[in-house]
Amino acid sequence: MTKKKPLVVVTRKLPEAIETRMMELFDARLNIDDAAMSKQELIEAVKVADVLVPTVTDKIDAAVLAHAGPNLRLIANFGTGVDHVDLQTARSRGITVTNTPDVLTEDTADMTMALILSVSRRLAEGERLIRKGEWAGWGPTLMLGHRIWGKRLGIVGMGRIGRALARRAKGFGLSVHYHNRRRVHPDIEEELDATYWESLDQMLAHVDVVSVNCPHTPATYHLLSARRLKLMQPHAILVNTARGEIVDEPALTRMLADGEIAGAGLDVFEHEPAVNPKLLELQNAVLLPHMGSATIEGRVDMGEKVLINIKTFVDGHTPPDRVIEGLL
Ligand code: 8YV
Repeated sequence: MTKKKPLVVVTRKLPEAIETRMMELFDARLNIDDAAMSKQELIEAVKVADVLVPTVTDKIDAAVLAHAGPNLRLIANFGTGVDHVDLQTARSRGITVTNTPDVLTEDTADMTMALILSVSRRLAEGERLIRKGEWAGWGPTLMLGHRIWGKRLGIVGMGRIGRALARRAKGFGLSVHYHNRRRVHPDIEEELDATYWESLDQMLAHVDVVSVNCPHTPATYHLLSARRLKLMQPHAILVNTARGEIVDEPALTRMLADGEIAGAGLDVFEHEPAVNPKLLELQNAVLLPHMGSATIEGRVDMGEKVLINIKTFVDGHTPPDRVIEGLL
């Protein structure tokens, strides 16, 4: 007798090659229309699924997990951040959670660098000027931004993405400073030429560019609070490609409007897809729709990781990307 294939519910449309393989390997229930699932739809999904494949747009909280059927043993997240999954409740119900680290590191670091350059050199503003038909020709004082070469970058969170950013930043002539819960190995510090700041407050006051690259956990919610943002120098800029919740968005918006911080590059927001309407009015903010890891190659790699995690798990082994809460 052939064994019944596990029912895998995928909440969003994934790259074609991944969906095809998903159907070959498992009894896959796909979301061809790609509409984000409502809470009720998520509840229906966890009731029947053996494996759930959510993304950042699905809030898998305690209320949803309360309806999980006895078959649900694995949540194989499509994405690295798992702050939309209630890990504690999942653990208490014996549900394993996996994610997709590593494969989006370089793309996200590229996007972070792109935002640092966009804000400093006013790329989005320049683009808007041309599109609005308001460019009257070159001028010596037109669209002056700030040089990044020789400036100081402060990285908040020296994990995989923080390090990949540090490597790039070095090439652009930025000196690298970082704050992390734990100081990284001296060999890595040496390779990256990175200066460790035990005090985040002191680092914020010292650097010209701040980049948020830590995960969103209960400990990092509003890590960049109004008080901490005020420590930044008025000419400094802030870039966030991690999670909106790490920064107090209303406070940041106020400070950008009042010129207390020179600029911001934001790929993520506190209440996605909602964006603070006041942010939309600011010229000194570059705003992107959470596209840090949005490359074709990256999405396929992420899907591959999801497949491997599920396959390994259903074959009775420990999946390679098991999320361990304490290590986030
Ligand atoms: C993903 C991300 O696109 O992986 C993450 O944590 O933030 C994004 O790059 C998204 O989360 C997919 O679920």
